[in-house]
Amino acid sequence: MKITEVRVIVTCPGRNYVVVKIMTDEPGLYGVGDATLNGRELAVAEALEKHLAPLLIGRDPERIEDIWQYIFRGTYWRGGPVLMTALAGIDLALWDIKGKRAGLPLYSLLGGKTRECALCYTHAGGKDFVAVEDAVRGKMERGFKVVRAQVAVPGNRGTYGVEMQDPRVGVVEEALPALEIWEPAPYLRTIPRLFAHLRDKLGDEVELFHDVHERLTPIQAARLAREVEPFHLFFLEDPLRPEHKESLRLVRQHSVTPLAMGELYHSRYECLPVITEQLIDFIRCDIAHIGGITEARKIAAIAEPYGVLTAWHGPGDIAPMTHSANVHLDVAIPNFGVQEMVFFPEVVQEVLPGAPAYRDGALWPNEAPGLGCDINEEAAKKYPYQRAYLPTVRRADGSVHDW
Ligand code: GCO
Ligand code: MG
Repeated sequence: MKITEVRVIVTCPGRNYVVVKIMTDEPGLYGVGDATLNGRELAVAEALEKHLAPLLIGRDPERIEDIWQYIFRGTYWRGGPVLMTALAGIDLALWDIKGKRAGLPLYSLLGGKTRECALCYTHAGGKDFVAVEDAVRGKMERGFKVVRAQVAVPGNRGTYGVEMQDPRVGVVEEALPALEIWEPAPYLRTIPRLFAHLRDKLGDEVELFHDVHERLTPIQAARLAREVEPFHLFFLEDPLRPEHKESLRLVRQHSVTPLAMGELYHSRYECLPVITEQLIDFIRCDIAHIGGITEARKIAAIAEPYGVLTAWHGPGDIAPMTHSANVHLDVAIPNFGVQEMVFFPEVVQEVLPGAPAYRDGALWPNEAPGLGCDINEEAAKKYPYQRAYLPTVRRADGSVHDW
């Protein structure tokens, strides 16, 4: 079997997605992968189209590991978000082909099910504590057992995940990043109070947690992790910048709040020290940004003996193929923790069908061969790329702050 063509399709059904479609010389056999990097979509599309696709033509798509090694190690330039996202798109499409050819869903190729479904979480945000409480209740009524809670911080302007959610629909070409003003002091005062309120009103059973989005210094993160201890968070997500790996030690020394890190890591080498030193409890890389299933399953295997569980990144800014890959891996590996999920709008389902199904607080793997996803290329053409950015963050004095 040979790869005959690699199509790179950029489409914006509400937000931008980059899809890799790998065609083979077996009639009707192709695979689809996701290579979406929020706000840098065209950089990945160009890397794929101009640089990587030509290297794939004529190769045997069955040889996934060899192709992965060839692209990562054999072409000199390696790593980083753009190239690892491009590689993930290729990798997912190749696994999809392998599954379709075998007539088996991906989880079966990965060793078979260790569980029936993947416990998942969703987001709840609000302008004040009562609004967050109502939002969490709404999610609980839909069956969710784990909920991420974010609240607007008095004195800070705009809060990502609350007031600055997805400003992408209807964006115009001239759109520039929205600006959020962020100060640590009110943030650090507010978050423990939010969880005190939620525990008081919602009880102990629902699992709650919070995403810091890498914004704290090590000592601030240690303070926050310690102050939320009485409220038993499921985990504190991404408390530190990805560069501050060794500083997780300091957070650990001060708190038993479980820690999750990794949506900005781009390789297993970044994951290694935080796993082998047991500085985190959950590794939450983004399969679409870390080189795909081939790399993610190795990370899971490294994490297993250290008691670190997975919590793969699963936001709306990666395509259904990655969400499907997440769940196939979740149900196959022994050290699965939790899965982030979104409900894709109908327009995304029309263009990119096959996202995993939600039922009873869990995601269920697609039983079709491969990833079980597809792209409707005709529908995709109706939604051309629109430039969009994530918001940026500055301190009150105007200086740039970590995202
Ligand atoms: C998450 C993430 C998102 C990111 C987004 C950036 O945990 O889902 O932190 O909220 O901000 O994926 O592209
Ligand atoms: Mg996050």
